[in-house]
Amino acid sequence: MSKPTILVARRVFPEIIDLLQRHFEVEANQEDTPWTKAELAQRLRGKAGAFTTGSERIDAEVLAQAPELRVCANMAVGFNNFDLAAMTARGVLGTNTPDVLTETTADFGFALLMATARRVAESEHYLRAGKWERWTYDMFAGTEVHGSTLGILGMGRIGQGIARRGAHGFGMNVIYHNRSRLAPALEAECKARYVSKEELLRTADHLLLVLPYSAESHHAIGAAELALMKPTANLVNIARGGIVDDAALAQALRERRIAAAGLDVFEGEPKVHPALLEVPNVVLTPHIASATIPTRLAMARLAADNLVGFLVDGKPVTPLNPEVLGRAR
Ligand code: 8YV
Repeated sequence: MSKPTILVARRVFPEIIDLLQRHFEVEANQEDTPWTKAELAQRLRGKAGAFTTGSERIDAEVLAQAPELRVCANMAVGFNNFDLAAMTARGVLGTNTPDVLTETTADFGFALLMATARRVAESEHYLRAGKWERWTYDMFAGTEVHGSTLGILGMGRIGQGIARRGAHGFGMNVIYHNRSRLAPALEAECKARYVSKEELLRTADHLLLVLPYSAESHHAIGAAELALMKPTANLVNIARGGIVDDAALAQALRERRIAAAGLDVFEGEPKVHPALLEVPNVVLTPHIASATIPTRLAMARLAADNLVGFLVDGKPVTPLNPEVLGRAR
């Protein structure tokens, strides 16, 4: 029997390509430049599966050009690049990579929190620019981390990892807001207290955004929400760019209406809102929260296992729309 053909949309680990080639005919992007939406759609023609990485838009327009497509496996836990309703309507399975990146991403949330609170990037730039001539008592004075109030918006697996680090490692008072409350045992383990979004915004010393992006969470943090935050508060976003209104945030930072921000994700990335590049009190990183080799390898392996699991054995590991399984095509 001939092997199904799949498309790998971005450059990935050679061992993952080897693994995929054992089961499939593979057409892979070998370059670091992503394909345009039109090129992706054209290359998807005749493919049974796609290995995507979280930024390739798979919607009705693309699906209409790829009638053979049966599965898109995202190498990412977030799947806002998928129009899941359109995929389900066409009987196309979507899969993501939960769990394998939770701890690494929570580590990075803390790295950005610490760098933001203690002004690591700003002071390093100052030193590198040759401006360090003397000690002063208030030079790069930051915000206390230990014992402060850690607010978490979005309390999924990554949010819980951040809560545990804050409560158990730094003695922080952890509060959170989420669509649904955690079970009491999980709340106790994370030492986290459920509050309203307004209380979260008003009381957090460090506000971590860890919620999925959707039409509902678009600009969940805009001018009105920033206005509720303490002038001494820090904001950290490791979720998705569209959750924060970047123009409103840049203005709040410029006017010191909040102390600082740490951002790993941006609306329209890899472009960054120019106003954010102008303000000193923001730490900017290029969407690297899950970027360690062991974690990225585990993510790639899980995405590949989903393709093999579904196309070869009919059993994907982490399906997003399992309702399409068993539907004849
Ligand atoms: C990915 C992410 O690196 O998993 C996610 O949702 O945001 C990151 O871990 C990114 O999507 C590219 O793969």
